[in-house]
Amino acid sequence: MIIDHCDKTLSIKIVYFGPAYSGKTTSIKSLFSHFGKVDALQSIESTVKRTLFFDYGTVTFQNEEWRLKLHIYTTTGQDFYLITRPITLRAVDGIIFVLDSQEEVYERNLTSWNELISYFQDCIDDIPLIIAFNKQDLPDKFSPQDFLREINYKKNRNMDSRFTIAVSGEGILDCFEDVLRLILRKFCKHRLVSAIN
Ligand SMILES: Nc1nc2c(ncn2[C@@H]2O[C@H](COP(=O)(O)OP(=O)(O)O)[C@@H](O)[C@H]2O)c(=O)[nH]1
Ligand SMILES: [Mg+2]
Repeated sequence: MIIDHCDKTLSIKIVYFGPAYSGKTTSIKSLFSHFGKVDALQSIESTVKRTLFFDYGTVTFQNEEWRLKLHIYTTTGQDFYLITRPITLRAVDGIIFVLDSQEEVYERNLTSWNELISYFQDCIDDIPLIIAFNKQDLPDKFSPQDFLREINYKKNRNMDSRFTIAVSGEGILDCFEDVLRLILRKFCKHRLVSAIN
């Protein structure tokens, strides 16, 4: 998060993370189409439409005084470009972990989750994070409870989960608003603490 008092701009970075093919690019495209800003989205893709480095775009909201500038990224799921993932995650304010709910790729989600944890270690609990159970429209899904139990998920002030269907846009905006709410709540809390000190 960057607070520019001269420019009156609050900049926030949000990253969609998750295994390959889980629907990160589809989710960010759906989000930007909701904002009517698909053209503002930059995707660096290979010739076979796979995310090479990341998808990136910004959305800005303005009130009378302050501008809220949201920098939104997806990571690439391709392991060949693994090195780019921790770089994309640098200075992140909030994460949407997009997983593929199909039973057959359960383990792939788990591997991706463990990779994410490895970048943050214990401080993952401090990062606002929404787990998006994507591809809810497909049959043969695993139980979300099983996954949450396996990752030792405890619903806390910085973490929550949701169901999404990125291809139709269902749940995508809610997910995004949830993570933004968690980020701003954390930010206000910190401000309060520093005011007391
Ligand atoms: N049925 C279904 N397919 C989806 C959904 N979200 C993404 N997909 C498909 O899954 C494939 C991979 O999606 P993509 O967004 O490129 O995944 P990424 O690798 O995580 O960026 C594409 O063919 C998408 O159309 C969903 O909610 N339902
Ligand atoms: Mg992608």
